[in-house]
Amino acid sequence: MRLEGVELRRVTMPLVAPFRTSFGTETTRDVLLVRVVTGAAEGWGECVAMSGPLYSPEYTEAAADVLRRFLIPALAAAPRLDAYAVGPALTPFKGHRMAKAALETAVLDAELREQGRPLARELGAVHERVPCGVSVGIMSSIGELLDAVGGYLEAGYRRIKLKIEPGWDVEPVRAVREHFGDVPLQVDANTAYLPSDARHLARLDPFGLLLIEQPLDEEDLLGHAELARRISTPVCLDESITSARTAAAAITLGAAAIVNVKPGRVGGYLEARRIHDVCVAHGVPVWCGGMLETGLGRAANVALAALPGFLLPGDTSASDRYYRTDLTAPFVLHDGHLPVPAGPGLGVEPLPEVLREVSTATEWIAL
Ligand code: OSB
Ligand code: MG
Repeated sequence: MRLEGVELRRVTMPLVAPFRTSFGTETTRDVLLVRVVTGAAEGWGECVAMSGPLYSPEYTEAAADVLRRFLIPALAAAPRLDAYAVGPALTPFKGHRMAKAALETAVLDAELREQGRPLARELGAVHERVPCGVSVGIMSSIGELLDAVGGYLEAGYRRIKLKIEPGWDVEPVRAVREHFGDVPLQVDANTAYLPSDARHLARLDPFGLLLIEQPLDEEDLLGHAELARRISTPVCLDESITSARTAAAAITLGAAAIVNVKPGRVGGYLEARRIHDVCVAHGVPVWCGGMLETGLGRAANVALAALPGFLLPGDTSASDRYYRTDLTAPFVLHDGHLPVPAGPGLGVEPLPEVLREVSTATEWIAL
């Protein structure tokens, strides 16, 4: 494969409702799209970095900068080009996994489209559809929360995840349990707690949650291991897991009983599959996280979520949970599931009129 050039495209997508977490409130998604053009095909990658460095150190503007300044030139200089060569060509540059993931995904998409092979098949997927959960933001009242959760359960979602933070944890969980009974329920703290909050977090034990996601600082593996000994809710890591190596370390230390896999966070779908494999080998269930992706990123996440070790419903919600108009043909929930795209590569592409409408800037880097 030969790269003719790479397009960096910024799109602004209004969310159907503000999404509040312990690290901030998102009302629009400021997305960087990477499109690679080869002699025979083109491929897309969605960068999941957010507009500010609040979930991770990366942010959209920085991702665009590191791509144009370092990553794309390094890839252009690589002796051979295919998706498996992208990671090694970019390893001299520390971090910036979301930017690297977007570039690798675009190359992988182009390569698979050229060969007429679906991403799901390439990754080792074993299901044609995947059960879906939904991530519910922090609300201004319990009533508002119950309305939102009720709507999602009615839509068919197979699992509810509540965002929590100090001051919004035991009461919302209790309210959801009281109103909706024994529905599959989990919580995500996005690092909002301290090791000294262990006794408080143990108050969630009686509610039979599937898991608590990333209660402590992302670097605090030992703290998570200690917390796991003091609460009965299984501890799941998100922010802490940046590679197959950190996944292995977290599992060995007893810091993660369950792992949230987000391809952007770990540098791409190939590393995401390695994490899946490490977790399967250790008997640790994984599930596919989300970053409020458009249909492009969602297509790839749904393909990944169809691998055999993905034993819990993912944050792979339908298009209408995020956007009134998605960038691709919408993903629609059927019986609580999304279909795994079966076409070559990602199996979806941006709708040209929508893409034109939401784009705010494009930059062509000829190689
Ligand atoms: O921690 O899982 C998270 C969204 C943005 C950043 C971090 C997270 C999330 C979500 C939403 O929980 C998942 C989704 O529906 O895409
Ligand atoms: Mg999370």
